Amino acid sequence: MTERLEDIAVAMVARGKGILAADESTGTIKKRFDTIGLESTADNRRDYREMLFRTNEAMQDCISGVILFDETLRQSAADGTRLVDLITAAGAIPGIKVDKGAKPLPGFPGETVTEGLDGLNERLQEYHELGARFAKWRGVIAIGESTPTFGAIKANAHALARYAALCQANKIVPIVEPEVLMDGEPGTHSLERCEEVTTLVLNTVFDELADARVRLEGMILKPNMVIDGKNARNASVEAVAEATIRTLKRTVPSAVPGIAFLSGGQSDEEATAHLSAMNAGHDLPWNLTFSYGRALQAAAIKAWGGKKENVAAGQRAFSHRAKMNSLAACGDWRKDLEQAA
Ligand code: 5MM
Repeated sequence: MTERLEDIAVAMVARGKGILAADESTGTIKKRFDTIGLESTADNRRDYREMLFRTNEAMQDCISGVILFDETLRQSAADGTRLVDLITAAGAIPGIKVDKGAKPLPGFPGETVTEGLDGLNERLQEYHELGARFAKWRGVIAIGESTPTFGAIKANAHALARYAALCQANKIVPIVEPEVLMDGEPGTHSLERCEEVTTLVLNTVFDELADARVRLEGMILKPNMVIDGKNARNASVEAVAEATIRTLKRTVPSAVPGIAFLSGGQSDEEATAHLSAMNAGHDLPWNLTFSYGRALQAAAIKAWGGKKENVAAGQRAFSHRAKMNSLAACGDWRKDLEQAA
């Protein structure tokens, strides 16, 4: 595997491929397993992720990289093969979530800053030895009546830039994820308000990345789409696609090789339709693809249900979503393909 940051970044956004975000922390995967009545044990988490990573069709044709949680990077499949080796055998790149989560930001009621910079240099060295070639850090920005404040945006952008510089110093491509929440509370904001906040956030992030001397050619941006809040959703697919493209063109330098969206609580089909609309008929300076967690996995978890006899059904569900998003990354998805499946 190449060690050049630029080559890794380009491979992460190769045409028709995207990233599987399987980096749910212990608390989040428990919530996902609760929906199928499955206890969140280390073995169950391993079995679930092994099922995904052994889905050859999806992994080989549609997935460029997988974001893992610390535990998964160290785990082996039931037959003793390291999960990381399953991923690389499929031709995908293993990555690692390195942030320690969003914590209350003192002096800024209701706002958070993502922590995890202490000891990060050493952790990155170990992660590289364990096989990770990219990393992910997520800053969280919620839209409320009097939030976000510039102070909180700046604190998150600064942490993202420090993280990105540390990754590059350790030959690891940083995924820079500043998420403006769609599904925060109260979730009633308009598309226009999301565009205004996302513009400020991305401008601030790229200012901080420049100050930290982060090499743009060796990073991937993972933003939210510009979309109205979960309790006010009525913008059309075209409106979301247009506002997102407009915002990205205004804020993201063309030296960045690729942009891989988070799904943020959109339905599986919405996330796919939006990505496809952005890729169809737009002349863009960067590759636009997916780095979905929920929108790639929800159907697979449900079909699997935690039962051995359902592994093939879970893999079929994962393959289908991966294929739909792969088509969307080329602007070629159509609704009737969902029904046909
Ligand atoms: C896979 O979900 C991740 C959850 O992380 P935490 O458990 O630490 O909250 C999340 O960071 C994910 O990688 C992205 O936000 C994209 O996920 P969605 O579901 O929004 O596509």
